[in-house]
Amino acid sequence: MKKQVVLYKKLSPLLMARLHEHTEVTLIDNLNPEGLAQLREALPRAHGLLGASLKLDAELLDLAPNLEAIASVSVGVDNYDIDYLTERRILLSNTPDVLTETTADTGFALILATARRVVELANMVRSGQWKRNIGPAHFGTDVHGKTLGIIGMGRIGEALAQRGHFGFGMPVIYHSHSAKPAVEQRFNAQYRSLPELLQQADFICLTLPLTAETEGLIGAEEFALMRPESIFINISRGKVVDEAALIEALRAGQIRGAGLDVFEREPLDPDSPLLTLNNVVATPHMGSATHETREAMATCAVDNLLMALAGKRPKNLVNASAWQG
Ligand code: 8YV
Repeated sequence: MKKQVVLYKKLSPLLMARLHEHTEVTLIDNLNPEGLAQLREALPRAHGLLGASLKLDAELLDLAPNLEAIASVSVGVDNYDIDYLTERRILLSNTPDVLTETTADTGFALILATARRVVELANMVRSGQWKRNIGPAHFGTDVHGKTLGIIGMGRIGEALAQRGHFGFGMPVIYHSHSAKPAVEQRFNAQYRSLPELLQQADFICLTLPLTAETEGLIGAEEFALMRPESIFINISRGKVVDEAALIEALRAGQIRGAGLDVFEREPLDPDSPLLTLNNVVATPHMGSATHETREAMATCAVDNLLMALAGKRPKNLVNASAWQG
């Protein structure tokens, strides 16, 4: 008897064929209210779930008494109640590594776009406002040689440090829950306390996960420590930042600008004050969003799910204490 899998994210034909070969598949191809109703209707028969960008809380998963495994198409796991899943021995897997380089590329895209005012000036050209050689009123600020500050030195933080050190000749400073000697050796990176990093970095980049400890980590006090010429970059999770404090810091000139790929609530409200500020580059949580990387992530998730449903330990198991193999 094939195991029942409920998908709440569309997959490529190749991956759908793999799942159909080994499991009975129910696809919820839209998470609108109708799709969420379909998901709730499908949960009682589900042995496996695969998808992303949906909070799977206890209230919802109590509807799935036969659930054995969840394969998240993401590296972040803040959409899951890990204690609840572990208590129920439900194996949660994610997709680290395959998205590291692409997400770090997004981080540098935001660094460059914000520092050199790319979006603002490209829009000026597009709207026919480019009438003469640009002058100081339209100048940006250099990236090369400036100090790159990274908060959260995991895989993505390391990849960002690599780009800064080797690609742009940037001194790298970092703050993390522990020192990273290998990173210090590879990129001549130096450890700083959070206040020191905020005071010294020209580019302040958030690359850490959203947890109970990191939620609201960067607020009014932290923005007040930053220098007026510094630029704030967030490619982690919106809720690591007090967004109201960020808006206030931008309006008050406490920082030069911000490059943001994530927000407290997503999609970002079209009426958000962030979208009225020319020194803000806002992108739609596109960190890992390339054809190649999203297919690699989905492939990794399908591998994880099929291993779990076959009674094998998934390669990227998040809650190791749930494993009884
Ligand atoms: C996307 C991400 O949210 O991997 C993560 O944690 O934030 C992004 O890659 C996710 O991949 C959606 O599919």
